[in-house]
Amino acid sequence: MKFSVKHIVLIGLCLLLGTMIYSCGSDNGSPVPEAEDPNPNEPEDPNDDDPMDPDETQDPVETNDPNTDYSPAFEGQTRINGVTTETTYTVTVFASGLSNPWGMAHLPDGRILVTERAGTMRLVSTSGSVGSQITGIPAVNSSGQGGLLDVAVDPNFQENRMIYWSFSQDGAGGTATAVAKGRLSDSETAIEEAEVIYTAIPEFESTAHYGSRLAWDGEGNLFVSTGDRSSTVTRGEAQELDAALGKVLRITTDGAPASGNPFTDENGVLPEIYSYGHRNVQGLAVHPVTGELWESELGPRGGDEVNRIEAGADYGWPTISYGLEYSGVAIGSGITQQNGMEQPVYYWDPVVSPSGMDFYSGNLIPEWTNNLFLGALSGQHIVRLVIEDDRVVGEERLMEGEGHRFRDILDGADGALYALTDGGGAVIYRIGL
Ligand SMILES: [Ca+2]
Repeated sequence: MKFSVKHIVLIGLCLLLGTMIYSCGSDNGSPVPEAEDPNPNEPEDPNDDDPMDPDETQDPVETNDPNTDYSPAFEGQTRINGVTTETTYTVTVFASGLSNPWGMAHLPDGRILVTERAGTMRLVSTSGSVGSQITGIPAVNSSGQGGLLDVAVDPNFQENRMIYWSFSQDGAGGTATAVAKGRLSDSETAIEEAEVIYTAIPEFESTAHYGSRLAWDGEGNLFVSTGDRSSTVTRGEAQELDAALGKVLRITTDGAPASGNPFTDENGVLPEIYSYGHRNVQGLAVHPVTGELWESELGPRGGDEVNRIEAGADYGWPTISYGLEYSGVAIGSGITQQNGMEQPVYYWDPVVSPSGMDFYSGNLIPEWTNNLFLGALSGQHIVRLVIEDDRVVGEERLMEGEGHRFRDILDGADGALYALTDGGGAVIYRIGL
């Protein structure tokens, strides 16, 4: 077959487009510093592509000095070796024009519901077109870090069309993290019969640290995360079992404490509490294989954490922390471990500011199966954590150096990963093939 000028122009255009679509693999643009080859004279094994192979161990992705001289409780709890995705994947702008979005959830047909902090919710089609504001959502307090925050779609949505969302709610004593529910109208333009089902007490005059992520527990109950409200006045409430601040909660779809919660029969204790001692939990995800809840929380100056959540356990804030006060002084007595308090599976110092996260369960990029992906706000990248036997064994940074703060991550219905950026003019990236 002869190539005409037309063919050559077409091929040229395709090549140009191909390079315009952000393309990334092990051999181009990797931000991960490569370890020096310990045996430079040995020929490379062409089949040796296992990222966990010790011969290919890479330096940790974090290269900045920590804020503290604290030591990890176990090897690999921080600054694990770097890994690099071998698959050549593509990143495309899937949807755009979002205003301060916060949370995403997908409907059974793959369309994505996305919240915007001012109090709006929109449906994004499977081709990425952003719908108009869905009406019927009660007012939210959107100052500071507040607003309409996370969204969850009922596991039985096809039958009941129910949607749940978290938000910061105004009250007589200040604001509180709250959860509401309503029915998505048949026309998909409104939420019908919206009602608040849960309010995390006490209210407090602060517009920060609402936590506020939602996740299904596999039994039809909702996990709800809260924060410590970012004040030394309320911080200690994270350890108090009569307050819903600094907690992971587990409630029914009517807002009642879920049965089987760890403190159901104790006096003076909120029976919706599932775990406690958290600072500001903006990431919740259930492991696709074990069914266990994993969590990420924002630390102070240093000490962002990933935790595996066990019912009734104390995750230590503010008694133990791998970070410092913003002023640079120690938190409390400056300890990182205490009997009866859980250690994070992984921590960062300096912080990356982990927000929404999800496990990858898609079939497009098999090497990512059951890896945990987190949106990093101040870190301005997507964290990929490879996990084996409940320990992190590798860390990678995706989309680093492009200046995006990532607010939420969604394991998409189509096998791709969706990443939501933060702020005005925000977009959803689709990461797939
Ligand atoms: Ca902790």
